[in-house]
Amino acid sequence: MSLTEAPEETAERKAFYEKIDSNSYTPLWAVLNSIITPEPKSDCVPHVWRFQVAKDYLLEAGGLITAKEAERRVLVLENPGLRGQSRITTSLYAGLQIVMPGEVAPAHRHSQSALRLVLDGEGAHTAVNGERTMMSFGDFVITPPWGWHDHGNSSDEPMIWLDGLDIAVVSLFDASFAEEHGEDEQPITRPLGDSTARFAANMLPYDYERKGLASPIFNYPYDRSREALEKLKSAEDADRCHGFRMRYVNPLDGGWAMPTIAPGLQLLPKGFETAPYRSTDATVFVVMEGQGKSQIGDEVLEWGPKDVFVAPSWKWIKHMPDGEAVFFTYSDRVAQEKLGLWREDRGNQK
Ligand code: GTQ
Repeated sequence: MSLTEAPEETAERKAFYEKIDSNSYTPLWAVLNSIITPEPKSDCVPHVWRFQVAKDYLLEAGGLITAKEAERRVLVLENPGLRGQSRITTSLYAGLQIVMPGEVAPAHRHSQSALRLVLDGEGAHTAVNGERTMMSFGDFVITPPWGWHDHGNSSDEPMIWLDGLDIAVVSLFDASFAEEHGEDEQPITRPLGDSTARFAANMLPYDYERKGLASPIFNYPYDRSREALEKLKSAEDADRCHGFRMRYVNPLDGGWAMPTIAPGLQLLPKGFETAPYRSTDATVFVVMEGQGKSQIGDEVLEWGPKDVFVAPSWKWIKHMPDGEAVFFTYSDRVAQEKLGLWREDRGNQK
């Protein structure tokens, strides 16, 4: 008997297990080693989704169903170890959404938080709680829980972005609510750039009272975040595990920008190989710039611009970019930190 091995299943014991099974009992000692493991054990596996393949499928889906009929025309990136569960990691969701010129994805709201990371096209918009934002490459846009949101594309090219949601987190707690707005597009009551002016100028409205847990900043534009990393690169040495990596924060408290999803931006200089790193937050990497390889556990994944790859919890990660590379990253680290669960391992070098 131990934490790692279940006791022998004798005929007598088996008969007992079967007898109690019909009344909804089960013996802990037969399952203990699979429910309380000495270290993280996951069905989530390392995997890469190539953008070119995804874009062809998305354009094909564009001819098959409208955004309105689909509600959201999205291809879910399903982890090969978690098929049928709409998960890219055990706790998080990723999908690639396409909005064709002239289309609207109708207004709705739900308990789940979403992030948008713009990958392809220019000039579509999303609206949240009465405000629109225009979307450009690399912009990180937040849809807070229970906020009305609809998407539209008045440009003349298809727009594709990545959706990251905390669907499995909400499912774990059976706390999902959702409703239709009724109108395709919600009424717009505030000017473009309103939340940027109020919350993203290192100021806050003088008597601002916080509503909800998500950052009130709607859109974190890529140019500004990218420029911050560039400055960091010229000012200090790269972290041996992360290169130059920054987190997107909520200006109200300096914490992560979202209550359940921890977003970041990571720059790996030309020729820089990261030192092996692991943490309990399985992480989604979206390649914004560059190409190269990453070793995750025993697997080596090759990636290029706009590809998405995933590293499971507690697998060693080592990035090997060919030239300079930039990743947008997201994970459930913020949720694990709040629950006192998050751990990292930077290897044995200091
Ligand atoms: O755009 O509101 O990928 O509700 C999945 C669920 C996107 C959205 C997704 C959603 C949305």
